[in-house]
Amino acid sequence: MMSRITCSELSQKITTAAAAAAEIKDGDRVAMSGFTGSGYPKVVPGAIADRARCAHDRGEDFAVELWTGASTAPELDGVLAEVGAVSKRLPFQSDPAMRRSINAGDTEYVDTHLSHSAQQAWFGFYGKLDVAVVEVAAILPNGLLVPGSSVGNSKTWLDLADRVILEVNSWHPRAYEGFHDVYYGTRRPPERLPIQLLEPMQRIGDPYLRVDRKKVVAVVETTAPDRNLPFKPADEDSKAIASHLVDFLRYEIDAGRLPKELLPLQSGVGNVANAVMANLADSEFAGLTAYTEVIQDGMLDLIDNGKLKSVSATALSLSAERAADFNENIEAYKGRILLRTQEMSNHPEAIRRLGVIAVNGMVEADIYGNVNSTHVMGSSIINGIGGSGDFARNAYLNFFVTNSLAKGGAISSIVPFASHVDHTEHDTQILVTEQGLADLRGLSPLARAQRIIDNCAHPDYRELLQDYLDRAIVANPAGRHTPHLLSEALSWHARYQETGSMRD
Ligand code: 0RQ
Repeated sequence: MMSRITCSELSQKITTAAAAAAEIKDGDRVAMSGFTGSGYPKVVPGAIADRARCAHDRGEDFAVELWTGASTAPELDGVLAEVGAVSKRLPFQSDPAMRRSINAGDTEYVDTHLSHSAQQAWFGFYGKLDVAVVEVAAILPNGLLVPGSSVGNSKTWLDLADRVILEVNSWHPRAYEGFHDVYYGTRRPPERLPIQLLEPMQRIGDPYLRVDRKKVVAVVETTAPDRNLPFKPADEDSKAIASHLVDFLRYEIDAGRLPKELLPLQSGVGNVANAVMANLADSEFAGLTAYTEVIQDGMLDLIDNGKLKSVSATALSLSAERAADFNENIEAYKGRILLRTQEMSNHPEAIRRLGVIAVNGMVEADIYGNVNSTHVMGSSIINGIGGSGDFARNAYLNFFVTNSLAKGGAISSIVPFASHVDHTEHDTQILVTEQGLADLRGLSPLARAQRIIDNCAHPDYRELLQDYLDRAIVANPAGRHTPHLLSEALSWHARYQETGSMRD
Protein backbone atom coordinates (compact mmCIF):
# COMPACT_ATOMS: atom_id res chain seq x y z
CA MET A 1 0.00 0.00 0.00
CA MET A 2 2.85 2.41 0.76
CA SER A 3 3.75 2.23 -2.91
CA ARG A 4 0.57 4.18 -3.71
CA ILE A 5 1.72 7.17 -1.61
CA THR A 6 5.27 7.85 -2.64
CA CYS A 7 5.40 11.53 -1.65
CA SER A 8 7.20 11.67 1.71
CA GLU A 9 5.53 14.92 2.79
CA LEU A 10 2.06 13.53 2.15
CA SER A 11 2.79 10.05 3.52
CA GLN A 12 3.40 11.73 6.89
CA LYS A 13 -0.24 12.81 6.85
CA ILE A 14 -1.65 9.29 6.64
CA THR A 15 -4.31 8.87 9.29
CA THR A 16 -7.66 7.24 10.01
CA ALA A 17 -10.99 8.18 8.47
CA ALA A 18 -12.22 9.29 11.92
CA ALA A 19 -9.26 11.64 12.37
CA ALA A 20 -9.79 13.04 8.87
CA ALA A 21 -13.50 13.57 9.54
CA ALA A 22 -12.61 15.52 12.69
CA GLU A 23 -11.33 18.25 10.32
CA ILE A 24 -14.91 18.91 9.20
CA LYS A 25 -17.14 21.23 11.19
CA ASP A 26 -20.86 21.79 11.34
CA GLY A 27 -21.86 24.20 8.57
CA ASP A 28 -18.81 23.53 6.39
CA ARG A 29 -19.09 23.41 2.65
CA VAL A 30 -17.56 20.09 1.71
CA ALA A 31 -16.85 19.12 -1.90
CA MET A 32 -16.15 15.51 -2.74
CA SER A 33 -14.90 13.68 -5.79
CA GLY A 34 -17.16 11.20 -7.54
CA PHE A 35 -19.22 10.97 -10.68
CA THR A 36 -22.02 8.45 -11.33
CA GLY A 37 -20.92 6.01 -8.66
CA SER A 38 -17.22 6.10 -9.40
CA GLY A 39 -14.17 7.71 -7.87
CA TYR A 40 -16.00 8.93 -4.78
CA PRO A 41 -14.40 8.80 -1.29
CA LYS A 42 -15.40 5.55 0.39
CA VAL A 43 -14.59 5.91 4.11
CA VAL A 44 -14.37 9.57 5.18
CA PRO A 45 -18.10 10.22 4.44
CA GLY A 46 -19.03 7.36 6.80
CA ALA A 47 -16.82 8.87 9.49
CA ILE A 48 -18.49 12.26 8.96
CA ALA A 49 -21.88 10.54 9.32
CA ASP A 50 -20.69 9.02 12.63
CA ARG A 51 -19.73 12.48 13.85
CA ALA A 52 -23.11 13.84 12.81
CA ARG A 53 -24.94 11.01 14.60
CA CYS A 54 -23.00 11.60 17.83
CA ALA A 55 -23.57 15.36 17.61
CA HIS A 56 -27.31 14.85 17.06
CA ASP A 57 -27.43 12.41 20.01
CA ARG A 58 -25.96 15.17 22.15
CA GLY A 59 -28.62 17.56 20.84
CA GLU A 60 -26.12 19.53 18.75
CA ASP A 61 -26.44 20.57 15.11
CA PHE A 62 -24.20 18.93 12.54
CA ALA A 63 -24.80 19.24 8.81
CA VAL A 64 -22.68 20.18 5.84
CA GLU A 65 -23.27 21.41 2.32
CA LEU A 66 -22.25 18.64 -0.04
CA TRP A 67 -20.91 19.27 -3.54
CA THR A 68 -19.67 16.52 -5.86
CA GLY A 69 -19.08 15.84 -9.52
CA ALA A 70 -22.35 13.96 -9.95
CA SER A 71 -24.07 11.03 -8.23
CA THR A 72 -22.11 8.88 -5.78
CA ALA A 73 -23.20 5.80 -3.82
CA PRO A 74 -24.64 4.63 -0.49
CA GLU A 75 -21.22 5.04 1.20
CA LEU A 76 -21.35 8.77 0.50
CA ASP A 77 -24.79 10.24 -0.27
CA GLY A 78 -26.55 7.38 1.47
CA VAL A 79 -24.78 7.43 4.84
CA LEU A 80 -24.85 11.20 5.09
CA ALA A 81 -28.50 11.53 4.09
CA GLU A 82 -29.58 8.80 6.48
CA VAL A 83 -28.27 10.74 9.49
CA GLY A 84 -29.59 14.07 8.25
CA ALA A 85 -26.08 15.46 7.78
CA VAL A 86 -26.59 17.28 4.45
CA SER A 87 -28.19 20.72 4.52
CA LYS A 88 -27.68 21.42 0.82
CA ARG A 89 -26.67 19.21 -2.10
CA LEU A 90 -25.41 19.94 -5.61
CA PRO A 91 -25.08 19.33 -8.57
CA PHE A 92 -26.55 15.79 -9.17
CA GLN A 93 -27.56 12.78 -7.10
CA SER A 94 -29.26 9.43 -7.56
CA ASP A 95 -29.10 7.82 -4.12
CA PRO A 96 -32.43 6.62 -2.67
CA ALA A 97 -31.75 8.02 0.83
CA MET A 98 -30.60 11.38 -0.53
CA ARG A 99 -33.61 11.48 -2.87
CA ARG A 100 -35.90 10.85 0.12
CA SER A 101 -34.23 13.60 2.14
CA ILE A 102 -34.60 16.08 -0.74
CA ASN A 103 -38.20 15.12 -1.46
CA ALA A 104 -39.04 15.34 2.25
CA GLY A 105 -37.74 18.91 2.22
CA ASP A 106 -34.88 18.12 4.63
CA THR A 107 -32.06 18.72 2.15
CA GLU A 108 -32.04 21.64 -0.27
CA TYR A 109 -31.09 20.46 -3.73
CA VAL A 110 -29.57 22.75 -6.33
CA ASP A 111 -30.03 20.76 -9.54
CA THR A 112 -27.31 22.19 -11.76
CA HIS A 113 -26.09 21.59 -15.32
CA LEU A 114 -22.94 19.55 -14.83
CA SER A 115 -20.85 21.82 -17.05
CA HIS A 116 -21.83 24.75 -14.86
CA SER A 117 -20.98 23.33 -11.47
CA ALA A 118 -17.20 23.82 -11.51
CA GLN A 119 -17.27 27.28 -13.03
CA GLN A 120 -20.10 28.54 -10.84
CA ALA A 121 -18.24 27.34 -7.75
CA TRP A 122 -15.11 28.98 -9.11
CA PHE A 123 -16.93 32.24 -9.83
CA GLY A 124 -17.95 32.23 -6.15
CA PHE A 125 -21.68 31.76 -6.81
CA TYR A 126 -22.00 29.05 -4.14
CA GLY A 127 -19.85 30.66 -1.44
CA LYS A 128 -16.43 29.73 -0.05
CA LEU A 129 -15.42 26.07 -0.12
CA ASP A 130 -14.06 24.79 3.18
CA VAL A 131 -12.98 21.21 2.56
CA ALA A 132 -12.31 18.96 -0.44
CA VAL A 133 -12.37 15.17 0.03
CA VAL A 134 -10.93 13.59 -3.09
CA GLU A 135 -10.29 9.95 -3.92
CA VAL A 136 -7.24 9.15 -6.05
CA ALA A 137 -5.48 6.00 -7.24
CA ALA A 138 -1.98 7.13 -6.24
CA ILE A 139 0.17 10.02 -5.03
CA LEU A 140 3.42 10.46 -6.94
CA PRO A 141 6.77 11.42 -5.30
CA ASN A 142 6.34 15.04 -6.43
CA GLY A 143 2.86 15.22 -4.87
CA LEU A 144 0.91 14.99 -8.14
CA LEU A 145 -2.25 12.88 -7.91
CA VAL A 146 -3.32 10.05 -10.23
CA PRO A 147 -7.13 9.99 -10.39
CA GLY A 148 -9.05 6.71 -10.55
CA SER A 149 -12.31 5.91 -12.30
CA SER A 150 -13.55 9.51 -12.50
CA VAL A 151 -12.22 13.04 -12.76
CA GLY A 152 -15.47 15.00 -12.36
CA ASN A 153 -14.96 18.26 -10.47
CA SER A 154 -11.92 17.09 -8.47
CA LYS A 155 -9.58 19.64 -10.07
CA THR A 156 -11.82 22.53 -9.07
CA TRP A 157 -12.46 21.22 -5.55
CA LEU A 158 -8.70 20.81 -4.94
CA ASP A 159 -8.09 24.34 -6.24
CA LEU A 160 -10.84 26.02 -4.23
CA ALA A 161 -10.85 24.29 -0.84
CA ASP A 162 -9.08 25.67 2.22
CA ARG A 163 -8.38 22.15 3.51
CA VAL A 164 -7.93 18.92 1.56
CA ILE A 165 -8.44 15.29 2.58
CA LEU A 166 -7.16 12.65 0.16
CA GLU A 167 -8.39 9.08 0.04
CA VAL A 168 -5.91 6.84 -1.73
CA ASN A 169 -7.76 3.78 -2.97
CA SER A 170 -5.73 0.80 -4.11
CA TRP A 171 -8.88 -0.88 -5.53
CA HIS A 172 -8.28 1.36 -8.55
CA PRO A 173 -5.59 -0.16 -10.73
CA ARG A 174 -2.25 1.66 -10.48
CA ALA A 175 -2.29 1.48 -14.28
CA TYR A 176 -4.86 4.32 -14.35
CA GLU A 177 -1.87 6.64 -14.74
CA GLY A 178 -2.11 8.05 -18.27
CA PHE A 179 -5.89 7.69 -18.61
CA HIS A 180 -6.69 11.27 -17.61
CA ASP A 181 -6.56 14.74 -19.10
CA VAL A 182 -6.94 17.58 -16.61
CA TYR A 183 -7.28 20.98 -18.25
CA TYR A 184 -5.65 23.77 -16.27
CA GLY A 185 -6.17 26.54 -18.82
CA THR A 186 -9.60 27.81 -17.75
CA ARG A 187 -9.69 31.49 -16.91
CA ARG A 188 -12.44 33.74 -15.69
CA PRO A 189 -14.16 35.97 -18.25
CA PRO A 190 -13.13 38.34 -19.75
CA GLU A 191 -9.75 36.56 -19.94
CA ARG A 192 -11.24 33.29 -21.15
CA LEU A 193 -9.62 31.66 -24.19
CA PRO A 194 -11.06 29.24 -26.76
CA ILE A 195 -10.85 25.56 -25.81
CA GLN A 196 -8.49 24.10 -28.42
CA LEU A 197 -10.16 20.72 -28.44
CA LEU A 198 -10.58 19.67 -32.05
CA GLU A 199 -11.16 15.93 -31.74
CA PRO A 200 -12.56 13.73 -28.98
CA MET A 201 -9.30 12.08 -27.91
CA GLN A 202 -7.12 15.17 -28.10
CA ARG A 203 -5.14 15.86 -24.96
CA ILE A 204 -5.27 19.49 -23.88
CA GLY A 205 -4.22 19.19 -20.24
CA ASP A 206 -2.12 17.19 -17.76
CA PRO A 207 -2.44 13.51 -16.80
CA TYR A 208 -2.47 14.45 -13.10
CA LEU A 209 -4.39 16.48 -10.55
CA ARG A 210 -2.39 19.11 -8.68
CA VAL A 211 -2.77 19.88 -4.99
CA ASP A 212 -1.13 22.45 -2.77
CA ARG A 213 0.48 20.09 -0.25
CA LYS A 214 0.22 22.68 2.52
CA LYS A 215 -3.57 22.42 2.32
CA VAL A 216 -3.63 18.64 2.78
CA VAL A 217 -4.74 17.91 6.35
CA ALA A 218 -5.19 14.14 6.07
CA VAL A 219 -4.46 11.19 3.80
CA VAL A 220 -6.57 8.06 4.27
CA GLU A 221 -5.98 4.69 2.65
CA THR A 222 -8.78 2.45 1.36
CA THR A 223 -9.35 -0.60 -0.80
CA ALA A 224 -13.13 -0.39 -1.24
CA PRO A 225 -14.69 -0.84 -4.70
CA ASP A 226 -16.83 1.65 -6.58
CA ARG A 227 -20.40 0.61 -6.12
CA ASN A 228 -22.81 0.83 -9.02
CA LEU A 229 -26.14 -0.87 -9.41
CA PRO A 230 -26.44 -3.47 -12.16
CA PHE A 231 -28.29 -2.43 -15.30
CA LYS A 232 -31.57 -4.03 -16.25
CA PRO A 233 -31.00 -6.36 -19.22
CA ALA A 234 -32.15 -4.86 -22.51
CA ASP A 235 -35.82 -5.82 -22.97
CA GLU A 236 -37.91 -5.86 -26.14
CA ASP A 237 -38.92 -2.21 -25.68
CA SER A 238 -35.38 -0.91 -25.36
CA LYS A 239 -34.36 -3.04 -28.34
CA ALA A 240 -37.20 -1.44 -30.31
CA ILE A 241 -36.07 2.05 -29.23
CA ALA A 242 -32.51 1.25 -30.29
CA SER A 243 -33.69 -0.10 -33.62
CA HIS A 244 -35.71 3.07 -34.42
CA LEU A 245 -32.70 5.17 -33.49
CA VAL A 246 -30.27 3.14 -35.59
CA ASP A 247 -32.64 3.21 -38.60
CA PHE A 248 -32.79 6.97 -38.27
CA LEU A 249 -29.00 7.27 -38.21
CA ARG A 250 -28.88 5.21 -41.45
CA TYR A 251 -31.45 7.56 -42.95
CA GLU A 252 -29.34 10.57 -42.00
CA ILE A 253 -26.25 9.00 -43.57
CA ASP A 254 -28.20 8.29 -46.78
CA ALA A 255 -29.44 11.89 -46.77
CA GLY A 256 -25.82 13.12 -46.55
CA ARG A 257 -26.31 14.71 -43.15
CA LEU A 258 -24.02 12.32 -41.25
CA PRO A 259 -20.74 10.64 -42.16
CA LYS A 260 -20.86 6.83 -42.21
CA GLU A 261 -18.82 6.56 -39.02
CA LEU A 262 -21.34 9.02 -37.52
CA LEU A 263 -20.21 11.85 -35.24
CA PRO A 264 -19.05 11.47 -31.62
CA LEU A 265 -21.73 9.83 -29.49
CA GLN A 266 -22.94 10.84 -26.05
CA SER A 267 -25.04 8.44 -24.04
CA GLY A 268 -26.79 9.44 -20.84
CA VAL A 269 -27.41 7.57 -17.61
CA GLY A 270 -30.14 5.01 -17.03
CA ASN A 271 -31.24 1.63 -18.23
CA VAL A 272 -32.74 2.73 -21.53
CA ALA A 273 -29.73 4.79 -22.62
CA ASN A 274 -27.46 1.89 -21.63
CA ALA A 275 -29.56 -0.56 -23.64
CA VAL A 276 -29.47 1.70 -26.71
CA MET A 277 -25.67 1.65 -26.64
CA ALA A 278 -25.59 -2.11 -26.13
CA ASN A 279 -27.88 -2.57 -29.13
CA LEU A 280 -25.76 -0.36 -31.37
CA ALA A 281 -23.24 -3.17 -30.99
CA ASP A 282 -25.44 -5.32 -33.25
CA SER A 283 -25.57 -2.70 -36.02
CA GLU A 284 -23.26 -2.36 -39.02
CA PHE A 285 -21.75 0.90 -37.76
CA ALA A 286 -18.00 0.89 -37.25
CA GLY A 287 -15.18 3.30 -36.55
CA LEU A 288 -17.36 5.16 -34.04
CA THR A 289 -16.12 7.64 -31.47
CA ALA A 290 -17.72 9.03 -28.32
CA TYR A 291 -17.53 12.35 -26.51
CA THR A 292 -19.62 11.74 -23.45
CA GLU A 293 -19.75 11.95 -19.65
CA VAL A 294 -20.18 8.39 -18.50
CA ILE A 295 -19.03 5.10 -19.89
CA GLN A 296 -21.70 2.57 -18.91
CA ASP A 297 -21.53 -1.16 -19.63
CA GLY A 298 -23.20 -0.68 -23.02
CA MET A 299 -20.47 1.62 -24.25
CA LEU A 300 -17.74 -0.71 -23.02
CA ASP A 301 -19.42 -3.47 -25.04
CA LEU A 302 -19.11 -1.25 -28.10
CA ILE A 303 -15.38 -0.81 -27.45
CA ASP A 304 -14.91 -4.53 -26.83
CA ASN A 305 -16.53 -5.57 -30.08
CA GLY A 306 -14.46 -3.06 -32.02
CA LYS A 307 -17.33 -0.78 -33.13
CA LEU A 308 -16.17 2.10 -30.96
CA LYS A 309 -12.60 3.25 -31.55
CA SER A 310 -12.28 5.56 -28.57
CA VAL A 311 -14.22 7.37 -25.84
CA SER A 312 -13.63 10.66 -24.10
CA ALA A 313 -15.63 10.90 -20.85
CA THR A 314 -15.30 12.06 -17.27
CA ALA A 315 -16.15 8.77 -15.54
CA LEU A 316 -16.73 5.09 -15.86
CA SER A 317 -20.07 3.99 -14.47
CA LEU A 318 -19.95 0.22 -14.67
CA SER A 319 -21.80 -2.60 -12.99
CA ALA A 320 -19.70 -4.43 -10.37
CA GLU A 321 -19.06 -7.29 -12.77
CA ARG A 322 -17.90 -5.05 -15.61
CA ALA A 323 -15.80 -2.90 -13.25
CA ALA A 324 -13.92 -5.98 -12.00
CA ASP A 325 -13.34 -7.07 -15.58
CA PHE A 326 -12.20 -3.57 -16.60
CA ASN A 327 -9.74 -3.36 -13.71
CA GLU A 328 -8.29 -6.74 -14.65
CA ASN A 329 -7.81 -5.75 -18.30
CA ILE A 330 -7.22 -2.01 -17.97
CA GLU A 331 -4.08 -2.01 -20.13
CA ALA A 332 -6.19 -3.05 -23.13
CA TYR A 333 -8.15 0.22 -22.87
CA LYS A 334 -5.16 2.56 -22.71
CA GLY A 335 -5.33 5.10 -25.52
CA ARG A 336 -8.98 4.20 -26.16
CA ILE A 337 -10.46 5.80 -23.04
CA LEU A 338 -9.63 9.32 -21.86
CA LEU A 339 -11.15 10.76 -18.68
CA ARG A 340 -11.41 14.56 -18.51
CA THR A 341 -12.74 17.09 -16.03
CA GLN A 342 -16.52 17.39 -16.35
CA GLU A 343 -15.96 21.03 -17.18
CA MET A 344 -14.43 19.76 -20.45
CA SER A 345 -16.43 16.57 -21.07
CA ASN A 346 -19.60 18.68 -20.92
CA HIS A 347 -18.23 21.89 -22.35
CA PRO A 348 -20.79 23.52 -24.68
CA GLU A 349 -18.01 24.77 -26.96
CA ALA A 350 -16.50 21.29 -27.40
CA ILE A 351 -19.89 19.58 -27.82
CA ARG A 352 -20.96 22.04 -30.47
CA ARG A 353 -17.65 22.01 -32.33
CA LEU A 354 -17.40 18.22 -32.39
CA GLY A 355 -21.04 17.84 -33.45
CA VAL A 356 -22.02 15.33 -30.80
CA ILE A 357 -24.98 12.96 -31.24
CA ALA A 358 -26.63 13.01 -27.82
CA VAL A 359 -28.88 10.22 -26.53
CA ASN A 360 -30.51 10.76 -23.14
CA GLY A 361 -33.29 9.16 -21.16
CA MET A 362 -36.41 11.10 -20.19
CA VAL A 363 -39.32 10.70 -17.82
CA GLU A 364 -41.97 12.23 -20.07
CA ALA A 365 -42.45 14.56 -23.02
CA ASP A 366 -45.45 16.63 -23.87
CA ILE A 367 -47.09 16.82 -27.27
CA TYR A 368 -44.99 19.86 -28.20
CA GLY A 369 -41.70 18.21 -27.26
CA ASN A 370 -40.96 19.80 -23.90
CA VAL A 371 -39.04 17.13 -21.99
CA ASN A 372 -39.06 16.28 -18.32
CA SER A 373 -35.90 14.39 -17.30
CA THR A 374 -36.09 14.82 -13.58
CA HIS A 375 -39.46 14.81 -11.82
CA VAL A 376 -42.27 12.38 -11.10
CA MET A 377 -45.69 14.07 -11.23
CA GLY A 378 -44.09 17.51 -11.29
CA SER A 379 -42.94 17.44 -7.68
CA SER A 380 -40.62 14.59 -6.71
CA ILE A 381 -37.07 14.64 -8.01
CA ILE A 382 -35.62 11.39 -9.39
CA ASN A 383 -31.96 12.21 -10.10
CA GLY A 384 -31.40 15.61 -11.63
CA ILE A 385 -30.72 17.20 -15.01
CA GLY A 386 -27.10 16.06 -14.93
CA GLY A 387 -25.42 16.61 -18.25
CA SER A 388 -28.50 16.10 -20.38
CA GLY A 389 -28.96 19.85 -20.87
CA ASP A 390 -25.28 20.45 -21.63
CA PHE A 391 -25.45 17.88 -24.41
CA ALA A 392 -28.99 18.37 -25.73
CA ARG A 393 -28.71 22.11 -26.19
CA ASN A 394 -25.35 21.94 -27.94
CA ALA A 395 -25.52 18.64 -29.83
CA TYR A 396 -25.57 18.20 -33.61
CA LEU A 397 -28.47 15.82 -33.08
CA ASN A 398 -30.24 15.12 -29.82
CA PHE A 399 -32.45 12.15 -29.00
CA PHE A 400 -34.61 11.70 -25.90
CA VAL A 401 -35.66 8.11 -25.32
CA THR A 402 -38.20 6.42 -23.07
CA ASN A 403 -40.81 3.69 -22.97
CA SER A 404 -44.19 5.08 -24.03
CA LEU A 405 -45.73 3.67 -20.84
CA ALA A 406 -44.62 3.59 -17.21
CA LYS A 407 -45.97 1.82 -14.11
CA GLY A 408 -47.54 -1.03 -16.04
CA GLY A 409 -49.45 1.26 -18.40
CA ALA A 410 -50.99 3.48 -15.72
CA ILE A 411 -48.79 6.35 -16.94
CA SER A 412 -48.31 7.63 -20.49
CA SER A 413 -44.84 9.08 -21.07
CA ILE A 414 -46.39 11.35 -23.71
CA VAL A 415 -48.71 13.82 -21.99
CA PRO A 416 -50.61 16.98 -22.94
CA PHE A 417 -48.28 19.13 -20.84
CA ALA A 418 -45.04 18.08 -19.16
CA SER A 419 -45.36 18.26 -15.39
CA HIS A 420 -41.82 19.69 -15.21
CA VAL A 421 -39.65 21.01 -18.05
CA ASP A 422 -35.89 20.46 -18.22
CA HIS A 423 -35.49 20.71 -22.00
CA THR A 424 -37.79 23.05 -23.83
CA GLU A 425 -39.35 22.45 -27.23
CA HIS A 426 -36.68 24.78 -28.63
CA ASP A 427 -33.94 22.35 -27.61
CA THR A 428 -35.41 18.93 -28.31
CA GLN A 429 -35.04 17.40 -31.76
CA ILE A 430 -35.89 13.71 -31.85
CA LEU A 431 -38.09 11.72 -29.45
CA VAL A 432 -38.01 7.94 -29.47
CA THR A 433 -40.22 5.38 -27.75
CA GLU A 434 -40.69 1.69 -28.55
CA GLN A 435 -43.64 2.83 -30.70
CA GLY A 436 -41.49 4.87 -33.05
CA LEU A 437 -39.45 8.00 -33.61
CA ALA A 438 -40.60 11.60 -34.01
CA ASP A 439 -38.15 13.79 -35.91
CA LEU A 440 -39.16 17.27 -34.83
CA ARG A 441 -36.48 19.25 -36.61
CA GLY A 442 -37.82 22.23 -38.47
CA LEU A 443 -41.42 21.65 -37.41
CA SER A 444 -43.88 24.14 -35.95
CA PRO A 445 -45.48 23.26 -32.58
CA LEU A 446 -48.67 21.90 -34.17
CA ALA A 447 -46.74 19.74 -36.61
CA ARG A 448 -44.54 18.53 -33.75
CA ALA A 449 -47.62 17.60 -31.73
CA GLN A 450 -49.13 15.55 -34.55
CA ARG A 451 -45.89 13.70 -35.17
CA ILE A 452 -45.31 12.92 -31.49
CA ILE A 453 -48.87 11.62 -31.07
CA ASP A 454 -48.69 9.54 -34.25
CA ASN A 455 -45.19 8.14 -33.80
CA CYS A 456 -44.36 8.00 -30.09
CA ALA A 457 -47.54 7.72 -28.01
CA HIS A 458 -48.79 4.31 -26.94
CA PRO A 459 -52.01 3.25 -28.78
CA ASP A 460 -53.79 3.15 -25.40
CA TYR A 461 -53.32 6.92 -25.07
CA ARG A 462 -53.13 8.07 -28.70
CA GLU A 463 -56.82 8.87 -29.11
CA LEU A 464 -56.92 10.74 -25.82
CA LEU A 465 -53.97 12.87 -26.88
CA GLN A 466 -55.50 13.51 -30.31
CA ASP A 467 -58.77 14.51 -28.67
CA TYR A 468 -56.91 16.93 -26.39
CA LEU A 469 -55.10 18.50 -29.33
CA ASP A 470 -58.21 18.75 -31.52
CA ARG A 471 -60.23 20.40 -28.79
CA ALA A 472 -57.35 22.74 -27.92
CA ILE A 473 -57.23 23.93 -31.55
CA VAL A 474 -60.97 24.62 -31.58
CA ALA A 475 -60.92 26.34 -28.21
CA ASN A 476 -58.12 28.75 -29.16
CA PRO A 477 -59.09 30.58 -32.37
CA ALA A 478 -56.48 33.22 -31.56
CA GLY A 479 -53.98 30.81 -30.03
CA ARG A 480 -53.30 28.18 -32.66
CA HIS A 481 -49.55 28.43 -32.46
CA THR A 482 -49.25 26.18 -29.39
CA PRO A 483 -52.86 25.48 -28.38
CA HIS A 484 -53.60 24.20 -24.90
CA LEU A 485 -56.65 23.61 -22.74
CA LEU A 486 -55.29 25.19 -19.61
CA SER A 487 -57.85 23.61 -17.30
CA GLU A 488 -56.91 20.15 -18.63
CA ALA A 489 -53.21 20.52 -19.39
CA LEU A 490 -52.10 18.74 -16.21
CA SER A 491 -55.32 16.78 -15.67
CA TRP A 492 -53.70 13.49 -16.65
CA HIS A 493 -51.22 13.80 -13.80
CA ALA A 494 -53.95 14.87 -11.40
CA ARG A 495 -56.04 11.87 -12.47
CA TYR A 496 -53.11 9.53 -11.86
CA GLN A 497 -52.71 10.94 -8.36
CA GLU A 498 -56.42 10.58 -7.67
CA THR A 499 -57.15 7.21 -9.30
CA GLY A 500 -53.78 5.52 -9.88
CA SER A 501 -54.11 5.77 -13.66
CA MET A 502 -53.89 8.46 -16.34
CA ARG A 503 -56.59 6.67 -18.30
CA ASP A 504 -60.11 8.06 -18.16
O1 0RQ B 1 -39.08 4.07 -11.49
O2 0RQ B 1 -37.66 2.24 -10.70
O3 0RQ B 1 -39.57 3.11 -9.31
O4 0RQ B 1 -40.01 1.81 -11.43
O5 0RQ B 1 -38.69 6.38 -13.41
O6 0RQ B 1 -37.25 4.73 -15.22
O7 0RQ B 1 -37.53 3.46 -17.34
O8 0RQ B 1 -35.84 2.62 -15.59
O9 0RQ B 1 -35.53 4.77 -16.92
O10 0RQ B 1 -33.26 4.14 -15.89
O11 0RQ B 1 -33.58 4.93 -18.27
O12 0RQ B 1 -33.86 6.51 -16.32
C1 0RQ B 1 -34.89 10.02 -16.94
C2 0RQ B 1 -34.55 8.86 -14.77
C3 0RQ B 1 -34.55 7.56 -16.91
C4 0RQ B 1 -32.63 9.08 -16.40
C5 0RQ B 1 -34.17 8.89 -16.24
C6 0RQ B 1 -40.03 5.87 -13.52
C7 0RQ B 1 -39.84 4.39 -13.77
C8 0RQ B 1 -38.66 4.10 -12.85
C9 0RQ B 1 -36.68 5.16 -14.03
P1 0RQ B 1 -39.06 2.69 -10.66
P2 0RQ B 1 -36.52 3.76 -16.27
P3 0RQ B 1 -33.98 5.00 -16.86
C10 0RQ B 1 -25.90 12.33 -18.61
C11 0RQ B 1 -27.38 12.40 -18.78
C12 0RQ B 1 -31.54 12.75 -16.22
C13 0RQ B 1 -30.04 12.90 -16.21
C14 0RQ B 1 -29.41 12.67 -17.54
C15 0RQ B 1 -32.13 10.38 -15.79
C16 0RQ B 1 -37.79 5.33 -13.00
O13 0RQ B 1 -32.31 9.03 -17.76
O14 0RQ B 1 -31.89 10.48 -14.61
O15 0RQ B 1 -30.06 12.49 -18.56
N1 0RQ B 1 -31.97 11.43 -16.65
N2 0RQ B 1 -28.11 12.68 -17.57
O16 0RQ B 1 -41.00 3.66 -13.43
C17 0RQ B 1 -43.45 8.65 -13.63
C18 0RQ B 1 -43.18 8.72 -15.94
C19 0RQ B 1 -42.08 7.79 -15.80
C20 0RQ B 1 -41.76 7.37 -14.50
C21 0RQ B 1 -40.38 6.45 -15.94
N3 0RQ B 1 -43.52 9.17 -17.14
N4 0RQ B 1 -43.80 9.11 -14.84
N5 0RQ B 1 -42.43 7.79 -13.42
N6 0RQ B 1 -40.70 6.53 -14.64
N7 0RQ B 1 -41.22 7.21 -16.67
C22 0RQ B 1 -25.32 11.57 -17.42
C23 0RQ B 1 -25.27 12.39 -16.18
O17 0RQ B 1 -25.83 13.38 -16.12
C24 0RQ B 1 -24.45 11.98 -15.05
